[in-house]
Amino acid sequence: MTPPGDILVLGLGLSGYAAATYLAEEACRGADLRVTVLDEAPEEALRPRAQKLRRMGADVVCGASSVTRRHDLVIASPGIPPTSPLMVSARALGSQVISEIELAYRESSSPFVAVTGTNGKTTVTALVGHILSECGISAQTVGNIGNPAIAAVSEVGRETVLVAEVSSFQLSLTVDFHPRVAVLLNITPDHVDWHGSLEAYTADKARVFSNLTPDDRAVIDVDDEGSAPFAGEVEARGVPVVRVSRARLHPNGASVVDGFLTLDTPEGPEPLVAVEDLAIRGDHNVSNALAAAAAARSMGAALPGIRAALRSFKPIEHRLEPVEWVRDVEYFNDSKATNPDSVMKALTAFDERPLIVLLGGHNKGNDFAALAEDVAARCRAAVLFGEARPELEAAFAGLPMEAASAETMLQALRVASEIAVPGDVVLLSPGCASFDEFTSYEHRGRAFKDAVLRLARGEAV
Ligand code: UMA
Repeated sequence: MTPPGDILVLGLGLSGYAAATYLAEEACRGADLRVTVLDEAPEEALRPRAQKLRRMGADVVCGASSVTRRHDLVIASPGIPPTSPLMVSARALGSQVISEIELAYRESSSPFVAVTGTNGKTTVTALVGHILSECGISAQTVGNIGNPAIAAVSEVGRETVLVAEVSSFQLSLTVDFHPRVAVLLNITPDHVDWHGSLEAYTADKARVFSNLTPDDRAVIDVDDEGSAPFAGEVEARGVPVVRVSRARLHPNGASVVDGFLTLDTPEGPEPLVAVEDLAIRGDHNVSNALAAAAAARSMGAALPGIRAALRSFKPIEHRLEPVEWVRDVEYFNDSKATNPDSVMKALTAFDERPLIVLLGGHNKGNDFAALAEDVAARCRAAVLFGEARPELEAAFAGLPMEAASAETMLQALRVASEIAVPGDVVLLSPGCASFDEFTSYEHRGRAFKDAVLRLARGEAV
C-alpha cells in the first residue's frame, strides 16, 4: 500500500505522469501523501499534464534544474540518466530513488511476469499476454511496451497477471521487484551512454533475477552469449531455469525439434507448432516465441492454448512490420530497431531477398563496425541518414558496398525508392534512436509508413 509521506516524481512523460496521477488519486482518497513533480522541460511542453495534476493537488514544477529538498521517496522516470542534475541532487539529499515499475510492484497484488533483454522484449511481452489470454488466464501487458504498470494497478484485479516489459533503466532502480517468472532474452551493447558501460548495463538487466526464489522461474536464452552465463548463476541459487536454445533441447527447456517449436515437460518433449506456422519472421523470432511459450507455460498456460496463440499471433507495429508493395518492391517498418544488434537480427529474416536498408538517427553510444560489415555482406544497398550519418559513413568506408547518404529519414526513403528494382525489399531498420528527427520510434515508424503509402499512390515523399 502507498507509503505515507512526501513523494517526488521525476519526469512528466508517460511513466512519471502515470505515477504522479496514481499517487495524487491516492492522496485524494485520503492517503497521507504529498506529491511533487519535477521536469526539466518548460511549462509549455507539459501544460495539459501539469495542470491536471495541479487540480488534483500535486505540486508540479516545470523547467526544474535540480532537487532542492529531501523527499521520503523519489520515483524516477526511466529516461532520466543517473548523471542528470535531477538524479544527482535527489541522491545527494539522501532520498531513496526507485522506478515506476518498482512502485507498481509495491502497490499491486497481481503476479508479475517480467521480460527483459536488449532486443525482442516487446514482442515477447505481447506474445506472453496473447498466450495467457488465449488460455483463459487474465493478463495485461505493461511497462516499457508503452503502458505504464502503475496505471494498470488501479484498473485490474489481483487475479490479472501483469506481463511487464522491463528496460534496463527501470530495472536499475528496483529493490523489492519480484516477478513470478523472469525472462532474459539477450544482452548486446545498447544504452551505454545512459549506463556508462556495458558491464553496468548487464548488471542492471540481471537485477530482474535478484528476488527470485525456488518457487519462481527464470527463462533464459542460452544461445545468446550475453544472457547465457546467468542460467548457471540463477540455478545455483535454487531457482528453476528454463533454457531457451534453438540449437538443442535442454532438460525442461525450449527448442526447435524436427522443425517444431518444442517444450520439454515432465511428460517428455511436447511439440507446439511448426516454425512455418509463426507469422513473425526470422530466427530471432523463433527464439522469442520459444521464450514466450516457456514463460506462459510457467504461469499455467495449457498446451492447446499455447499452440493456438502461437499460430494466431501477428507481427506488431514497428517490428519487421510489412507496410506495402510499391512497384513490386516490398517495404518493411522496423523502426523499433534502435541498436546495431537488432538490425543484424532483422537482416536474417530476409535471407533470400535483395535488401536495401535505411540506417541512421541518433546514436546511443554504439559502435557501428560489426553492423556495417554485416550489412555489406547481406544487403544490396544501404542508405545512411540523420545525426549518426558521419559515424555510419566512417564504418562503411573501405567495405565492398557503397552506401548512399541522405539528410533525413524521408530523404533516405526517397533515395531507396529510386534505387530499388522489382523483387527488392526496402527495410527501415535504423539501428539508432529517433530523437534527432522524431519524438519516438513510433513517430518515426508512422512517418515512414505514411510516406510509403504516398509512394504507393504515386505521390512524392
Ligand atoms: N526528462 C527530464 N530530464 C531528463 C530526461 C527526461 O526532465 O534528463 C523528462 C522529459 O522532459 C519528459 C520526461 O522526462 O517530460 C520523459 O520521461 P522518459 O524519457 O522516461 O519517457 P516516458 O514518456 O516516461 O516513457 C518511459 C519509457 N521511456 C524511456 O525509457 C526513455 C518508455 O519506453 C515507456 O514506454 C514508458 O516510460 C512507459 O513505461 C520507450 C523507450 O524508448 C519506448 N524505452 C527504451 C527502449 O525501449 O530502448 C528503454
